[in-house]
Amino acid sequence: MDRRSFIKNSTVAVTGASCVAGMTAAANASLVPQEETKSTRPAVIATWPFGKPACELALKTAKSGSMLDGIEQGIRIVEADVSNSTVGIGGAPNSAGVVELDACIMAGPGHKAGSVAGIQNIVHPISVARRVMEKTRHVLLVGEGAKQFAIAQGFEEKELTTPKRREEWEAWKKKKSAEQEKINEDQHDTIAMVGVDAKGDVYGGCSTSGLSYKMPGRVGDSPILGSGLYVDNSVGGAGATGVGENVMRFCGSFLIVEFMRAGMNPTEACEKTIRRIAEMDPLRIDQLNINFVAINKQGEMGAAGTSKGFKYGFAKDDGSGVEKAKILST
Ligand code: SD4
Repeated sequence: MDRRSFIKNSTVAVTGASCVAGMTAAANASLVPQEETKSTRPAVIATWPFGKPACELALKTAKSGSMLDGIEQGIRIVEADVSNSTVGIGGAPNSAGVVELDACIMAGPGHKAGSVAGIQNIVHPISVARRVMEKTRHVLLVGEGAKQFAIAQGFEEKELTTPKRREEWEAWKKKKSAEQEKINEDQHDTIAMVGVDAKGDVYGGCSTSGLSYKMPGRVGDSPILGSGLYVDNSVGGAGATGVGENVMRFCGSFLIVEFMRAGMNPTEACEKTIRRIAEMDPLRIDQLNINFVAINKQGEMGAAGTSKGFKYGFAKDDGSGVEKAKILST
C-alpha cells in the first residue's frame, strides 16, 4: 500500500471513531511509512499574513544557524511592529488599559519548553520564554515574576501601550455598555509558528497580547503548551489563533499532533481537531473562532479554521507565500 492510500485508510479508520480508538491509531503510528514521503524540509508555517515575513526570516536563520533561533527571530519581527494590535508592543490592552503579553516556545529535541503569561512592559515575550526554557528549571512564569526574571536577564522595561491603542481603549471604555463589556472576540491575531529544519527537528513558538480588553489576569491558550502550541519531535507541531477559551479546554494543538501521529496530513489533522471540538462544544462550529496551522516532520504543512478569512504564511526552499486556510463553517 502506498503512503497516500495508507493515510487515506488510516483517516477513514480514525474518522468517526472514539477518542480511544484515535489514540490506539496513534499508538500504531510507527506503522506509517514516513520515509516514503518526499521531504520538503526545511519549512516553516505561521498564522496570518504577517506570518510570511516571519517565516522567511525563520527559514533564512535556520539555514545559516538553527531553527530555534529562526522561530525566535521570526516572531520578534511581529512583536516589534507597533502597527500590529495583537502581538507585542502596540498590542491591545486589557480592560484596565494595560498590555499583558503571553508567549511560549518549544524545541523538539529534548522536548524542551518555556513560557510566560501576563507579562507587562517587555517587548519580546518570546525571548523571555526562551530564557525560561534555557536558564531555569521551570516551564511557565507569570505576571510580575516573569517580568522580574526578564529584567534580571537584561531585558529593558518599556511602555507597551502606544498612544493609538490608548485612544482606542479610552473610546471603548466610554461607550462600553453591559452588552459591550464582553471581550472583543473579533480582534484576534496571534502569531503561532512551527518549523522543521533540514534534519527533521521540529520547533515552534507563539506570541500574543491576547483578546483585546480582556479581564486583567486573563490568560488564553497561547502560552499553554498543548493548547496554543505543541511540538513532538517524532511527529511535527501545531499552533493556534482565535478565542483561546475554545482551544485550551480541548488541548487543540496537542490533539492535532496526535492526529498526525495517527497518519493524517497536517490539514486533515487540523480539520479533525476542529470537528472534535465542535462535537463537544455547545457553540456552532462557525461561532468557535478557532484556527490552526500544522507541520509534520517531513515538512508538509497545512491549516484549517473557523474564522472567515483565516490565512497563513509559509516559507520553504522553493518559495514563500500567504495561503487561505481551509475554512469549516458547518
Ligand atoms: C488568546 N488565542 O489569548 C489568543 C488570541 C488570539 O488571534 O489568538 N488571537 O485567546
